[in-house]
Amino acid sequence: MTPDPIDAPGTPPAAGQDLTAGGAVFARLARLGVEVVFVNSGTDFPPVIEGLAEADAHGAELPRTVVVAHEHAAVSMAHGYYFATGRAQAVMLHTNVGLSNGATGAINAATDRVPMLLMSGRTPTVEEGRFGARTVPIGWGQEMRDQPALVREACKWDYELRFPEQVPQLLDRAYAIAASTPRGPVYLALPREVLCEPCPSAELDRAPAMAAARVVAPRSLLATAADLLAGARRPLVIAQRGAGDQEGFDALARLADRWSIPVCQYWAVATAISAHHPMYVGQDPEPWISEADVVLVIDSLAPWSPDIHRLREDCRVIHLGPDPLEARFPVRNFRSDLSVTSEVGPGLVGLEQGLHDSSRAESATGRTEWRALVERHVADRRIRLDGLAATDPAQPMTKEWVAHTVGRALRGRAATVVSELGCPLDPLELTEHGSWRQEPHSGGLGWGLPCAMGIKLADPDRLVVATVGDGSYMFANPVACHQVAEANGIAVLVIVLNNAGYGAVRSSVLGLYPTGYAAKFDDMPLTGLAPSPDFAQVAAASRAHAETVADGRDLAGALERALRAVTVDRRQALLDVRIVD
Ligand SMILES: Cc1ncc(C[n+]2csc(CCOP(=O)(O)OP(=O)(O)O)c2C)c(N)n1
Ligand SMILES: [Mg+2]
Repeated sequence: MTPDPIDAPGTPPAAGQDLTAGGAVFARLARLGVEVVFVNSGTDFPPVIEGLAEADAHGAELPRTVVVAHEHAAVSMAHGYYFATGRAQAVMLHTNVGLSNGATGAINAATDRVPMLLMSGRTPTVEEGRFGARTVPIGWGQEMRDQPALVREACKWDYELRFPEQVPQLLDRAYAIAASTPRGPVYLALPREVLCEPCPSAELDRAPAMAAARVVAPRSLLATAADLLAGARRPLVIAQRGAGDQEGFDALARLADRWSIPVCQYWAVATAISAHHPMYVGQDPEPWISEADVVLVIDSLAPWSPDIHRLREDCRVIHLGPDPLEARFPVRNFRSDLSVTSEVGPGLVGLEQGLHDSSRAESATGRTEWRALVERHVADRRIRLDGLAATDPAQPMTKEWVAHTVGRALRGRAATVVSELGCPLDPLELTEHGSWRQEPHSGGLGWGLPCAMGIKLADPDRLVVATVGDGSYMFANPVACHQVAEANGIAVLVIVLNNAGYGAVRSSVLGLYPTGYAAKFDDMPLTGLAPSPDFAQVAAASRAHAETVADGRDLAGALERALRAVTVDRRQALLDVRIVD
């Protein structure tokens, strides 16, 4: 039975069609085009829950709400939903404690330039005498002097709602700022007393008042960049956050081939080029970076490691991206002779045009030799990858070998692989734009599984695979994730690459102290997660198709069954694959 919103106990009577501000927020989000709000509620939510029910009873158009029982997973699902749709997302959390659980997700979103409107309640300001005032001790315990500070460094804008009639204006502004170049999260605190007040509904229906600002570099600047590249003898492209969009991906493929420019995906978090492209040289910047005379860096936070890689003295560097100097980061001193602020996709399309128009493009010399070097390198890579295919499956499984086997199982399917310390990129041999997502360079683990779920929720017909380390899987709050997946029919395939520990931390110790005391341990301190839980049972608790694979000879069959579960039965599936470091 739907309660009469006007007579519901505790609800202040609304004037006319006014909506309780807690519900008005959702009505306005729908008007802004938000399809889903990822929510984890709390005792600050009565005006939100009541307001939603009231708005629904009034026939207001509302976004779908997805309840996610951990905030890191909620924010990471929004991250994935953005990947699939390209539209800014909305997340609503519980006061300071929910927000702090979501703060790692906000840091990840900022690093990946994911636009999202983060909201969380604010404990009531007043102790009595006003509707919505504090009623339980947490009203005092969750008080903060500066709650937005919890996520301010990750946000482009933050504010606290002061009056109910501000709801449409502030949401319009927050949403437009999040979606503006460079994109990123914004935060709005929602005090409980304000959410309890009525918001004039006429304002909620009007068209969004503010357009996002989208920056595309002017042709003249792209022409300068094109001239630099065209005049190079040994040009190089390094891309980390992908090629922007399908048009950018296609433009990069054409220009790299046409002008013989090798493309390196050093520590890539998204695919910029097909694994089978003749100029794709893999993830290692060497030997290209030490030979290059012009480097085009496409939207990369850390395009090489200054402690390892050295540019030539005369090398010129172009950075192209939404924020080519990455102003959020205090220390980031990569040389930039030409800084081109642009959304990446249209920037690459314009750059290709600039190359066509450049008077220097045809006169470039020395490229034949450069191209021949690339071709030899590509042929060597092919031999290494074919070597993986020839590896005896009875050997203990490695990440590379599992990735190669997964890649083969996915061939010919439109799939997105989300990897968080899971399958490495190159042995998967992915060829499409949007086929690869890796944890953001902020590395706030626990992102991979819910991000994959967000992609799948937005695009249910796409095959989405989360490959994650055992540590990363546990960081993801897997019980909460599997619950959300079952509740919302999110048929994602999870492949846990389980080495019973923190392999990346072990490698990091060995990198700094290769012959140190810690290196002598079989079981290095602070890096072990043995005994490993039975992850198949964790997933099976939410009725997933789940298997443990301890022998490489069983992997292909297990993959086939798991793929059938997600594509035909439309059930979530998990493979716990036991690997060595
Ligand atoms: C929230 C968070 N806590 C801790 C870390 C530090 N950290 C980086 S890699 C790593 C190990 C991850 O282990 P796993 O997912 O099993 O992958 P493996 O390295 O074993 O392949 C840890 C703990 C982090 N990046 N994020
Ligand atoms: Mg591990």
